[in-house]
Amino acid sequence: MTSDLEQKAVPLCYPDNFDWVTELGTLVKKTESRGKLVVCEDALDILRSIDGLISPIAVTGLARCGKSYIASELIEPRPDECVFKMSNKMRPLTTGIWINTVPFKKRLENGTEVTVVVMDTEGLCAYDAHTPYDVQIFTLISILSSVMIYNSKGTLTAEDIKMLSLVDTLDQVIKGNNYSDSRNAQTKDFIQFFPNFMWLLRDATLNFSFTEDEEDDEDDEVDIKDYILKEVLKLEEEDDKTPDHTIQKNRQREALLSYFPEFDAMTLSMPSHKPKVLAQMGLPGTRKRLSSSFNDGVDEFIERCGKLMKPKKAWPYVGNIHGKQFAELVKQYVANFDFEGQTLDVHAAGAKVLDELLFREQEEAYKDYCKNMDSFAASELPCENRKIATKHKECVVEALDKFTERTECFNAADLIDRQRKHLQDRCGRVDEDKISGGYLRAIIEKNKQKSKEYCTNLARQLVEEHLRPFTSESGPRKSGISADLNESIEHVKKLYNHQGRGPRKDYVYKTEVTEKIAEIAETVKRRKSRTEGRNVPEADGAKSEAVNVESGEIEERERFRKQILEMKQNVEQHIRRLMREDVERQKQQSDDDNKERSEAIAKKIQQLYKTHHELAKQLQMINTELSREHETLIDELTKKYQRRMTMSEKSQ
Ligand SMILES: Nc1nc2c(ncn2[C@@H]2O[C@H](COP(=O)(O)OP(=O)(O)O)[C@@H](O)[C@H]2O)c(=O)[nH]1
Ligand SMILES: [Mg+2]
Repeated sequence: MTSDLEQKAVPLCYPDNFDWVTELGTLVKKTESRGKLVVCEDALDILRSIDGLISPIAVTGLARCGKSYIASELIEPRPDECVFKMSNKMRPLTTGIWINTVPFKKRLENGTEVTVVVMDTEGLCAYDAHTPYDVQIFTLISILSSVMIYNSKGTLTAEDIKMLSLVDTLDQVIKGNNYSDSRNAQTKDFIQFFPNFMWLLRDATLNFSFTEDEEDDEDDEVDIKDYILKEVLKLEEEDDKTPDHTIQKNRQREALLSYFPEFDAMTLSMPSHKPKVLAQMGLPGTRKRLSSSFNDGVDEFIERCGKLMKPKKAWPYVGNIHGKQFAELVKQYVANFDFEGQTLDVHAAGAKVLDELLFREQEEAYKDYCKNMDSFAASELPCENRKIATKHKECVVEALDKFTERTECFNAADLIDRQRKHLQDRCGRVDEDKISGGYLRAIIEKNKQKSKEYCTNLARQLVEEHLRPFTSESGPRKSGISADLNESIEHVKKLYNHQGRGPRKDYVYKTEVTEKIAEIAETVKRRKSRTEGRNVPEADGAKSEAVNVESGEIEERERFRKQILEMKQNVEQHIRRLMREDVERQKQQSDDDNKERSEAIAKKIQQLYKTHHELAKQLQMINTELSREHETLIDELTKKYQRRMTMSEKSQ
């Protein structure tokens, strides 16, 4: 990127007949014919760096209707000049979906802190038939944003609402949790994950009036939201003779009204009547030249959008997502959009993201464990196995905690549990009272090897230094070496006991020292009997040693076995506690989700009751069903958790 100051927006995804040149901060056209969308890693990096919850707000609508201008106004602190590239004359400038390079934090009305990312999108095609690109971009922002702003300009009639048919295509494009064709099943999915909706009408000069004028008798200003509900989205009566296109229009209106949990609308007046001022909108310092009613309207619009904001949730798991998950979702959604078939399996993409991210966190925690164990091994090996086991326990608990901390934002207790088990096994698998696998097993093996090398060197060195001199004719001469063989054997034994390290200490003593002692003692005895002509008693140190040494080894092994058992119990206990916390957290999150969604739908039902009675009733049913599903989910979660607890207790 050139610099943060210069580069205020980057494409999140763009058609693949362009190249994103980071250094220039522009898209460079390669070929004329437009290809499918690809993601831009620079933008994904920005999203990945967002630690907390995320609330993306997207602006869509026809080209050259002031989308980029208003998208920029949503950024905090309010930029002095337009952050997104603006269209001039007849040439729309936004290609694909763009985001601001500096997402900002915002506290929502309920106190939740989110990071807001503004998405400016390429204009939808102005013709009746929607291009596959329109469908793809519109689908992407429908599932990626938590507030969608539909920006239109001028008059508002049912015929103008081209976007309606795009909303209606979503149930064919998006394959959600329910693969059924039923509209209700789709609505149930959509309403849980879809953004809130804001219809923004620019240059609104018309005085809206209702066709049946009971409501505006006194020339009251008509609220655009009421007007849209009562007039634009009014459902026409249907009977046997109703033409297909009317039925289709009704379905489109229903889709718009039921998929988005909250619905709001407002108007903005003309910013200025001077073409020159209009043309310069978005340049530094030009805001003050716009009409105060327009500027006030923009302020109100920003405030109302703030009320619609909510943390982004991802299919198929309930719960809010963080920047890192969001970035992966963008990647998967863009890559998995079937351009030919015009479909997107959000369930599969979402599950894949979750699996991959959980695996990645597990891998990170495992790498940390290995690093800690390696640095311990580098400084401590060879050592007693018990010391390794103690260190292992400390490191495995740390890795499990780290994994838990980093997966707190994933609302899938059983998937987390599976990865945690995997992590535990990869660090050190304990079967019964034995370390049967994992990195710990490798460290134990390494320790054995190191212990053997170290003790062999030590033994050889001690024998060379203290005992070998007895085999020469003149006996020990070096200072500090006792003239008596038995005394020297005792001394070697003491030194070896003191300096020898690790699990092969006793084995090496037996193979290297005991045998050498016997050999040396024999040589000394033979030489003495030759020179003194009588029987010399055998050096004591030789055989009794092996027995003592062996019994020490057995004790050590027993202590180690007990330690492994205790360690296994402790780690399992720790895991049970973490798992309980995961489940509690998920239950809490699901409760919050259920409450939030229920309230949003209830508000919508109230809003629709007068104008769309049947639809309101259907939404009521959907809401009840979703609450029931929530109860089932909590039940299943509790059962799964109890089963896992019993299994874990039994295994001890
Ligand atoms: N009439 C009018 N023009 C606007 C408004 N907002 C922006 N413009 C101008 O319309 C042109 C296109 O704006 P832009 O934001 O790039 O539109 P986009 O193509 O929808 O993103 C620019 O010349 C703006 O100065 C508005 O509310 N009313
Ligand atoms: Mg634009």
